[in-house]
Amino acid sequence: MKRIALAVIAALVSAPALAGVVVKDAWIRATVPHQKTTGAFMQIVSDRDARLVGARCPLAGTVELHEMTMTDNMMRMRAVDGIDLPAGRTVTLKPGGFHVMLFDLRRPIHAGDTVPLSIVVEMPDKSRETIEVEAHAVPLGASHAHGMHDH
Ligand SMILES: [Cu+2]
Repeated sequence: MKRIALAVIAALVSAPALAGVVVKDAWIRATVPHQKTTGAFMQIVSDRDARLVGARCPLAGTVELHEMTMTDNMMRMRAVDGIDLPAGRTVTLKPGGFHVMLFDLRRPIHAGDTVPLSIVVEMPDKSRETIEVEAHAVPLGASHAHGMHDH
C-alpha cells in the first residue's frame, strides 16, 4: 500500500500542469527517409468528462486528430475536431483507431527518439489545459509499442 501511495505522489509531481488528466504509454512511429507524416498514440484518462481537442509538436508543421475506420473493407482516415474523454475511462489512441497525425515533419524521427507532444484538453467548463507528453519512437512496422499492453 505504501509503495502504491508513493507511486501516485510521483505521478502527480511529474505532471503538475493537470492532475486530472493522465497520459501514459505515449509512442510515435519512426519514419523512413523522406517520409513527412507519422502517427502518435497514447492512453488518456481524465477524472472528469473532457475532450481532447488538439495537439502540437515542435517537429511537425501541422498536427491533426484523426480517426481510422474500416469502411467497405477499406481503411479510411479522417480528421476529427475532438475525441471524447469520458470521466474515469481510459481512452486509447492506437493504430486503426483514433490517433494524432503529424504532417510536414521537420526532421526524420528515429526509433528510440523521444518526441515532445502537447495535447490540448477541453474541460467541462470549456477551459483548456495543455499537457506535455513525451512519445517514444518505435520502428515502422513494429506490431506494438514497448510498454503498451492489451488487456
Ligand atoms: Cu491519420
